[in-house]
Amino acid sequence: MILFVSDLHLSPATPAVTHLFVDFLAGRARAAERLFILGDLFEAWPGDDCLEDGEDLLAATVVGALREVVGSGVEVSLLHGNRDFLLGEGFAARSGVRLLPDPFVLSLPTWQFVLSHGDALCIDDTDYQTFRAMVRQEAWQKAFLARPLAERRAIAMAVREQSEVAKRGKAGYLMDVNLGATEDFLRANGYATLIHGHTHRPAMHEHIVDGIAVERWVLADWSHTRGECLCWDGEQLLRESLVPQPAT
Ligand SMILES: [Mn+2]
Repeated sequence: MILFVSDLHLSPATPAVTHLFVDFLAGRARAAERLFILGDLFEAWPGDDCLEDGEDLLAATVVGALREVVGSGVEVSLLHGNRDFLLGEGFAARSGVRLLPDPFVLSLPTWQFVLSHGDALCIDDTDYQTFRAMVRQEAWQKAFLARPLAERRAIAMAVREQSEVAKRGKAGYLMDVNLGATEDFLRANGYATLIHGHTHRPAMHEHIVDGIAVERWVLADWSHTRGECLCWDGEQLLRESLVPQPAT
């Protein structure tokens, strides 16, 4: 069994979501062989050196919970989101999570999937794509990571607020995938079933590409009242709701 989650947007401001995710890792996820996190695990990630900061309880809690589920025998892999694109080798080493390129083709004996965060397909939002092209450059990341941690945290927060404000003024289609770009993507990836997050518009879409029907599954984002995982049982994909358990 393989599980897929995305867009948890874990943040110190939303401890209930962190709790839900930690419970998921300690419970439901243990029944899986593999878990894929398809980006935006964290609302912000200033750099792996936040793991050396004893006061960053969120990073320590989540990395500890990931380490335990990996230790129990579940293979956990992660793709970067637009929020946590700075998750690096330090995070991977500490958590035991494998970092994957985006897109990642998951070839199973019985099915072929292609996994992506999904932001690269939202090409109508040219402002965002310009930003993305900049921050994904190695030179930009190196220069940014050379700044003091506190400064990076402040910048990440300011960028987040700017993007929230910008989002309010943006037309809905700008925040969804572009149909032509998606069809090109599906063609380039051998018409594999696409699983992605990012848009926070959970649905299953069917695209007809070159006469071939291709499924695109969009994962839900998590909130304090509900999380979601998608489960591949070897035959089909099923959405599962994850709800907070009352404290015992
Ligand atoms: Mn995203």
